[in-house]
Amino acid sequence: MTPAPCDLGNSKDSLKNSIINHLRFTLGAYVESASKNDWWVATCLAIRDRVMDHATKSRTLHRQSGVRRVHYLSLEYLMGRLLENNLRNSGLYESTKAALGEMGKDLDALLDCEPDMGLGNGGLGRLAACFMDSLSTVNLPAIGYGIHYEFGLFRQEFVNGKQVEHPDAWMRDGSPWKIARPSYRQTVQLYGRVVQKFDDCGHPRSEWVETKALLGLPWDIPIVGYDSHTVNVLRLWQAQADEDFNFQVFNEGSYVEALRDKAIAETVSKVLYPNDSTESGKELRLVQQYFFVACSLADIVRRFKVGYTLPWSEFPSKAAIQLNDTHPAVAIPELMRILVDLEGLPWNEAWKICQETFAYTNHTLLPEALEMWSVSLFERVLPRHLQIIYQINQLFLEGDVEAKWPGDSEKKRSLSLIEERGGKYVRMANLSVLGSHATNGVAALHTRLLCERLFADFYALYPDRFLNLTNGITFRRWLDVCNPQLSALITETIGESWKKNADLLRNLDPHADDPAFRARYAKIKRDHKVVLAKIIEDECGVTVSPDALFDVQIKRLHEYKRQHLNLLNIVTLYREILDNPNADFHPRVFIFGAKAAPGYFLAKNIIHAINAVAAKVNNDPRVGDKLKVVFLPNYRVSLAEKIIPASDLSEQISTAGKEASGTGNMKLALNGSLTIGTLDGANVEIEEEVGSENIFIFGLTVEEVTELRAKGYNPWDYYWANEKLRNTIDWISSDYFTGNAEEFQPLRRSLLDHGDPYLCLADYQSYVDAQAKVDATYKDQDKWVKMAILNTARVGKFSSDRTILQYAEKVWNLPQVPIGE
Ligand code: RUG
Repeated sequence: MTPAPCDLGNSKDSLKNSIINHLRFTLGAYVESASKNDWWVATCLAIRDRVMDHATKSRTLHRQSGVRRVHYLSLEYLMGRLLENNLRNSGLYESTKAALGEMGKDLDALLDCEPDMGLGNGGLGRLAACFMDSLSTVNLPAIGYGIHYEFGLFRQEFVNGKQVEHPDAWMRDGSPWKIARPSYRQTVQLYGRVVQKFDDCGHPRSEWVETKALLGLPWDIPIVGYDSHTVNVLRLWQAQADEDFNFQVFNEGSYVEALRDKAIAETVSKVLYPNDSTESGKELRLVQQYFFVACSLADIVRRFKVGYTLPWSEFPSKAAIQLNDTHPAVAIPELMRILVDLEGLPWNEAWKICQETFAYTNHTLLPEALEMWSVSLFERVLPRHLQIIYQINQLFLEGDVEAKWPGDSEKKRSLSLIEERGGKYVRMANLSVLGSHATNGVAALHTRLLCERLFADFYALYPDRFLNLTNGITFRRWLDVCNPQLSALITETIGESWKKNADLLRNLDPHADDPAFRARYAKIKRDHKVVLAKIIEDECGVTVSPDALFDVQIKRLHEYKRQHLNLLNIVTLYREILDNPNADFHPRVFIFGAKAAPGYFLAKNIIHAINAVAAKVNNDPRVGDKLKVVFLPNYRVSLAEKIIPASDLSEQISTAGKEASGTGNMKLALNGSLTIGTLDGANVEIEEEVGSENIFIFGLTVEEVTELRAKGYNPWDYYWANEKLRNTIDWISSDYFTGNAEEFQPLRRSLLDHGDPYLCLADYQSYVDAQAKVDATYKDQDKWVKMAILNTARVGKFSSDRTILQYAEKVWNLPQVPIGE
């Protein structure tokens, strides 16, 4: 019997019915008495119903047409909230709002019920989320793989100005977006040992025995593209015990003991490691990496086997696998294990398949962020994989390296997959480059430095394998969703096509000269500043004027990002205001948002210092409204969505050569926030696009940094030569701000005694001068607004649709497959 089709129409009335049905039949609630959360869940489910049909259609069409698919492997996805994004992308926002309105509910109020899905640390995880949006939007067959963390990035609170971390139980009440797929559960092996056996034909085979087993349960989250019927999925693996509990122990009465294994197994997907850029060498982290990689590869192989009867040599023509940083790099020996040990392929054939399948994105040049695993740990957790890595290494060093540099042991040392100095470590970055056909950097400067510095020898060996793919952001979330007012003004002015072709934003260029357009643009900015001022009042208890210049630094707290350089300028200004109360200085609000890794002592000291300075400045009657400093707690995607449209100035002030790309810089520029920044990461390309007259560039270049270090950098030289700087540092490290002169000695010592590793002092004067230029420019509001409009108009290059189409063309060789209604 064919069931009656359910009404999944997009009209207001259909949506209304769906929401009511979910309230009644899924949640068991009455319309009259349902809670706000019930309404939010019912609305999500009504939208999910409409989306799932397209997910099934997309999957079926991709399978039937036998096209290559890309599998994006990432340990992090910083998705934020999904409801508004899904509504706007699917064109259901207005009808849903109307449907709820008729039932006396305000959609915008319901949106706030959604907890952020914060399964990432920062830029890398948010990039993965933007890429998922673009993959669906441009109709590419794709699956994202990751971990179903029970706890996302910690929730941050300030107690006496210091960061305190709390668990982020984002899905304590479940999530209406995720769907369990128990029929695709996978089993993963760990630990154990390797034995040599012989198969029926007498060929030697390695067998991994006496292992511990772990189960991976997949949860699918549909990814809705903008104005496209492609709905790809994000598949996240949850770790489960092999058996629910040990029956024998249970029968003997030791109930708690019986459940021990289950609890241990579940820790594997319990929590996201709260690092960004610095790696921790914890066993659990290696187990997490292998767990999700093994589940994902088994899933990919399963699909290849059931979908086709093709020889293994065709595997790369069906599956591309992108490694988001080295975190999933253990996928390379895992695929080798599957092909050689389980499928019996000859080594060379398997290696060719591997290299054709994998591609690797590098996201950092920071040496401390390059993952290395101690050989002894690796051997204990993944003994067979270590053997495979050794074999890959031996063949490589005796083959290509020896051929290119005969007898050169220094080259072998630098290219080896094993670091031998100071203990033995597996170098995951070298493994990733070697096991892939393509390695990309994430901005032009970063890629140049990869080729010239980090991977210089690999580049000399395999120049064709390296390419640049400058990062991007999805303009839907970072303009359409977070700034619908500006989005509407743009659409009214140049039409709607910019949402799919961001280069068309250039058509706004001439409107920068139109005073009426400028006035409307400026009003939208001011309205957002009023909203943010209210949030600041609520969260920080500080009253700020929306007419002040909102100066924003939002990103992870890290020395290389130099929040402490920003602080040096703030304290300098504070002193100037006290010394010269009548100076013509436009009122400014410095706004920070940042989490520090819980074990990163100096980063936490910097947070404390900023909060301590804020407390003094904000309560000093001599300062009044001229200067305010606020540190908004618990920075996350949904807060970024409120801050970015309200920002006037975007702080992108990393030491040149340290920030691989940055993507906050793109989001802020798109929303008309002018950049004050160094020539680092994607700032370089932002300057090229917006024009040097529409950005405030300062500081040393990469080459100058190298030169200065080669000469021997001594921060004390700058300290003694610059009285303002000296006074500023001395003031911060006095007892003035907290009553305790010891409090910020770690910061002072880092800047002076420990050599100022990120060159804050070297860039200080140039930064202060650039800030003075910002002040002067802001006073000319016509000029400022014009510059802001030109930023919005000229950053089309930074759409993640462009980035993803470049990956599809240059790395994955992937067709676009539009899905019909
Ligand atoms: O620090 C980088 C950013 O510069 C970059 O924009 C982002 C996305 O490519 O990735 C960040 N990143 C690098 N996050 N983690 C790492 C090191 O693993």
